[in-house]
This record gives sequence, structure tokens and C-alpha cells, in this order.
Amino acid sequence: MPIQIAGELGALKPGTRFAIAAARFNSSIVERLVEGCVDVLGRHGVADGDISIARCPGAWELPLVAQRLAASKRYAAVIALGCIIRGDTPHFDYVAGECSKGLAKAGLDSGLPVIFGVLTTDTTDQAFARAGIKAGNKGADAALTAIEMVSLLGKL
Ligand code: INI
Repeated sequence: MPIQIAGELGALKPGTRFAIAAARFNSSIVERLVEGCVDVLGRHGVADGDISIARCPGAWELPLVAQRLAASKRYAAVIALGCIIRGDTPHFDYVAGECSKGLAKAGLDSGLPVIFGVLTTDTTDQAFARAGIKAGNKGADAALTAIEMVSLLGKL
């Protein structure tokens, strides 16, 4: 039987700290992601005082903020939350591409889980649907991913 290694959702050490990097662009949607994220962290025993939220202008800026939070060594994971909605110009592709690449780099460079909780949608309706209206909440999902990854990395 191979040795199985998996992260657990119910085994966070007390005092484990999480950082959220949240973009202000499309704030009516991103704030719903932040709410969902903080709610799930709290339900898994993370104290309010162990959650820091850094707000930046837009999704383009998230990688640098995530990198800085990860480098501080204060947090077990960094959760990046944002919302990029496609418009009539190629701007979406530049912002979404660099945001996702930059967040991946921040995670690999730091060795910490940097979670991609950034909505990339064609319409505002699709974004609201994924921010707690009818298709889940990507902020809540990102919090679960962060907790699982903290647990998994603690075992590797
Ligand atoms: N930032 C977002 O977070 N979402 C978007 O949909 C978006 N659009 O479409 O332009 C956006 N642009 C701003 C960008 O993230 C930077 O803040 C800006 O370019 C300054 O560097």
C-alpha cells in the first residue's frame, strides 16, 4: 500500500496566521470574496487577530503584495482575492495573465501557499454568481484551499 499524504481541513495549529491580499478594483464583488474567505477561516478556528487583510488598487498589483506578505514570514499562507472582468479591449488578458503568473511565482519563490482567489469572467453577472450569489464563493473556496495546503505542506 503506497504511503498517502494529504492535507486536512480540521487540524490547524492554534495561532496559525493567514494574510489576504485584496484588490479594490471591482470592490463590490471583491468584498464579497473577502467576506466569504474570512468566514471560512473563522469557521476553521482562525482568530480574527490572526488574519491580516492588505488592500491594493487592482489585480495587477496583487502579485507584489502577495510576494511581500509571503516574505514577511508572518503567515502560513497568502490568499489573493480579486476580480477581473473582460471588456472590449485586450486589457483583461494583460491583467489576468500577469496576475496569475505573478501569484504563481510568489508561491514558488517563497515556498508558501499563495492561493489564486481571483475571478476572471466575461461578465459582471458571472462574477457576482461566483461571489456568493448562486455559484459558490471563490473567496470561501480559496480559504479552504489555503487551509488544506498549510496542512499538506506541514506533512511534506
Ligand atoms: N483590475 C482588476 O482588478 N480588475 C479588472 O477588471 C481590471 N480592468 O479590467 O482593468 C483591473 N485593472 C486595473 C489594474 O489591475 C491595475 O490596478 C492598473 O492597471 C494600475 O496598475
